Amino acid sequence: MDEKERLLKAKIPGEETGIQVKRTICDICCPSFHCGIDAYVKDGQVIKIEGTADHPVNHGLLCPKGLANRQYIYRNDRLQTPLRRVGPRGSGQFEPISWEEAYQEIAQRLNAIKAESGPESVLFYSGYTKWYRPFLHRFTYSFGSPNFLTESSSCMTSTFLNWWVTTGNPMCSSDVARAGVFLGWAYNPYYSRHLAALNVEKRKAEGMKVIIIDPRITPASLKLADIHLRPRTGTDGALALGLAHILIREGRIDQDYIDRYVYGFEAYADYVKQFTPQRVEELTGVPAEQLEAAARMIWENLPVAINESAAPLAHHRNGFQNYRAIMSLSAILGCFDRPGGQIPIQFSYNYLPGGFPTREDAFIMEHHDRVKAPAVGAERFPIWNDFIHEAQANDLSRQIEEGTPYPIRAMLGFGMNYRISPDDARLKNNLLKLDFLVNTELFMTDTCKFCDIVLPACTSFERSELKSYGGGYLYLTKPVIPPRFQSRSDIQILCELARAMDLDDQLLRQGPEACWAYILQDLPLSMQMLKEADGPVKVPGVTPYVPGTMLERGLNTASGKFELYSLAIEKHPGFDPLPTYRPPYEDRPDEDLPMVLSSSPRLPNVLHSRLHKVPWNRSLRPEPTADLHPEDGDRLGIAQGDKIEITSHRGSIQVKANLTLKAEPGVVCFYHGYGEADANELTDNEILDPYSGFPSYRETRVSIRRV
Ligand SMILES: Nc1nc2c(c(=O)[nH]1)N[C@H]1C(S)=C(S)[C@@H](COP(=O)(O)OP(=O)(O)OC[C@H]3O[C@@H](n4cnc5c(=O)[nH]c(N)nc54)[C@H](O)[C@@H]3O)O[C@H]1N2
Ligand SMILES: Nc1nc2c(c(=O)[nH]1)N[C@H]1C(S)=C(S)[C@@H](COP(=O)(O)OP(=O)(O)OC[C@H]3O[C@@H](n4cnc5c(=O)[nH]c(N)nc54)[C@H](O)[C@@H]3O)O[C@H]1N2
Ligand SMILES: [Mo]
Repeated sequence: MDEKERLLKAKIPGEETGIQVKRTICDICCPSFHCGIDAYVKDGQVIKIEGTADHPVNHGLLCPKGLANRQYIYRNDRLQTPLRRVGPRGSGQFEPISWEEAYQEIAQRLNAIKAESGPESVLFYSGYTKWYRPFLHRFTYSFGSPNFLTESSSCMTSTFLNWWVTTGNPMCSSDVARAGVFLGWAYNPYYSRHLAALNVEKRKAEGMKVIIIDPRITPASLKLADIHLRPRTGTDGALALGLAHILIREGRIDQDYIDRYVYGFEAYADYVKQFTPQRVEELTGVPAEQLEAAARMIWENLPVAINESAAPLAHHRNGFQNYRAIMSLSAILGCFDRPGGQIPIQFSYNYLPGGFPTREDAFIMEHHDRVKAPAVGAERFPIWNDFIHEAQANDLSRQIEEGTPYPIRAMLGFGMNYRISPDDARLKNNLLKLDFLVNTELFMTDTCKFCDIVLPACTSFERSELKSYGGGYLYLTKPVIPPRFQSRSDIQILCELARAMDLDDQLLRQGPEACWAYILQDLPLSMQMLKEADGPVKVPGVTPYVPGTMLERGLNTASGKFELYSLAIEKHPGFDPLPTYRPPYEDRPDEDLPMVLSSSPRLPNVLHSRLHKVPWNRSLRPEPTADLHPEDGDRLGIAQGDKIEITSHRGSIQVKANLTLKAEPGVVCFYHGYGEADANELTDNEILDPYSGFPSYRETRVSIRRV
């Protein structure tokens, strides 16, 4: 082997090999991370990737999903051109068309539907990917529709709603660096957010106490927990109220803080009287003495930093109130907006708290006055509608079926994946009733197969994208390879479509750069500086938030305080202003469906539907597999590796059984996102949390049998 061959084989960058290292980000999981990636590029192809060593978020680390980016972007089923349906809906038959043809057809159809039925009859939908959302959101309002819908109708937005209602602000972070005790509620970052575990590990080594609350045994409970409480799935509200009961009984609350900053304490304290440790044991299965021990560990080690995970807590019909019950602990212990507690944060851009304001909201809302109709879900979920400028997507099926308050006729989708919705068959049937469906995607997904027009989008490696990061960073990424085939960036598509549609929106029509410049105009840094930088740039003058600032200024709630008793909820008859507890799955027949399906705790190797077709990731868990406790296995005659059928009142799926002592008895855990075994054929679109509209993915009544 000659020297050049040797260098090429080792993928050494340099003139001799023609290999360049270019920087980009991984866009597979949540925007809080979007880890820096060094892409080794030769002849316009990514031949290797590594984590960027000096990226402020990942410092060189990548997870199994990030490491698979090369296989992900080079999946052989990437969409290549815009497509137009030729066969019947759902037949998957398409013909390639040009971008111009696609834009013309979309423009003509959407504008015609708007003229006939009003702009509200058109939906604008975003899947999990968030980077283009401010553009799509603005587009929706410029068009005059209230119906910006996202997958977040089942995800983080429940967290935002809880914090908005209770504190008048969208979110908190847990101040692990200064905490004495960490309460990791439904917390297993090793599978869902591996970087988030690092500071807890570090602080634990320095003596911080850790309490994990999770029905299952997980890497987090094994590695981090001083105390692991295992409530039955969906009973967290009772557990939190039980902790409050003990803290109040023992006089371990911060009365001075409560007097100054908390609203509704009397009513709350009165309510929690009934949550004695014995009653909580009955409701949750957590032994009374363990609850007492946890309460003691908290008060002996204050301040407490609570971390509530959004999905597993919210994915219950009682999720919103359970979450509020947990948050309340921060208030009565005087740890909200205090060092070592939960610190309120505000978003800079695209759900990321950079520590500096931008004009993102103004950008999104500029033409909101054109919206005349209520959004989907507004009537059924009034609390959501008061706080969240998004339709509640879980009411879409109902609205299409009933046509009230108005009919829905078309959808312009970006990464729309109907199969992540509860009772997805119902949603699919309803989408098929619409007159015109467009989806913008990387791959030919099950949703694309029944659309009228499909547009090919490109990945984060092929586009330029604006990101903010905590610690005062902004990053304008650059493409490291040209867009594959004829794919385009989502925001380029939106701006071009704005032109083709003659949308009355000068800014969008000018293109992405003008929009970014608008959003960043108040910052002491220019687009040029961002363009020239080869990584995240520190925004000058950003200083860390000083805990207590928001408390002293007065919270943005009706009382100006942290509301244990919510005045925002009180306005709506039939809803409880206190974080009252309702048991999960209370009104379902037990006999035929004796087990509970919890779908799904995350798996470390996949993200929703995205990586199942990527060989490396697939190889780590090749078959759709459900976790089951050995006690249940014995009872039902199921052995390790058996094929089982899980049946709900909606349908059945067949998967492989994994018997594990880590599981919760009586509960089968199965991950959503597999094409061949779809958890959401079993879940329900009617059993929604009345406060948030969230689906009860984690409490579907099922039966199980060996096949
Ligand atoms: N049973 C059950 N169901 C669930 C959940 C659960 O726990 N249990 N979790 C819920 C939660 S929390 C969430 S967040 C949702 C997630 O639900 P989805 O948002 O539907 O998740 P994905 O499978 O990631 O689908 C997004 C689609 O976007 C495409 N995509 C990726 N990048 C881009 C891009 O840059 N541009 C465009 N245009 N498309 C792109 C992907 O190919 C993919 O098909 O699932 C929900 N569904
Ligand atoms: N690898 C990977 N990472 C992901 C995702 C992914 O699909 N794959 N999805 C991303 C998205 S969109 C989201 S929303 C997040 C979600 O991420 P997380 O919020 O971490 O959610 P889960 O992993 O579903 O659940 C975390 C833990 O909660 C426990 N749990 C389940 N039900 C309950 C309950 O009722 N009470 C309590 N106390 N605990 C419960 C589970 O056993 C699990 O160990 O993950 C993100 N990160
Ligand atoms: Mo999510």
